[in-house]
Amino acid sequence: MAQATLHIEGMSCHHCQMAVEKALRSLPGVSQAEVNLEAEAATVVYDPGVATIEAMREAVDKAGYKVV
Ligand SMILES: [Cu+2]
Repeated sequence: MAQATLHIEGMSCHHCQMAVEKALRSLPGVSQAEVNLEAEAATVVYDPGVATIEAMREAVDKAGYKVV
């Protein structure tokens, strides 16, 4: 398992936080995703053989936010 921290723009409330966590957790290979709203960051635990940072970036993008 690997851990990555993504910096995410556009989250303003608890609802945004939940949307981003849900998007990340729905990806194959992602076992944990925790968003810190104040830090505008998501900490993701994932299997690097299955999930990629690029897939996470796309999932966040689709949810309406942006990985910076
Ligand atoms: Cu919001």
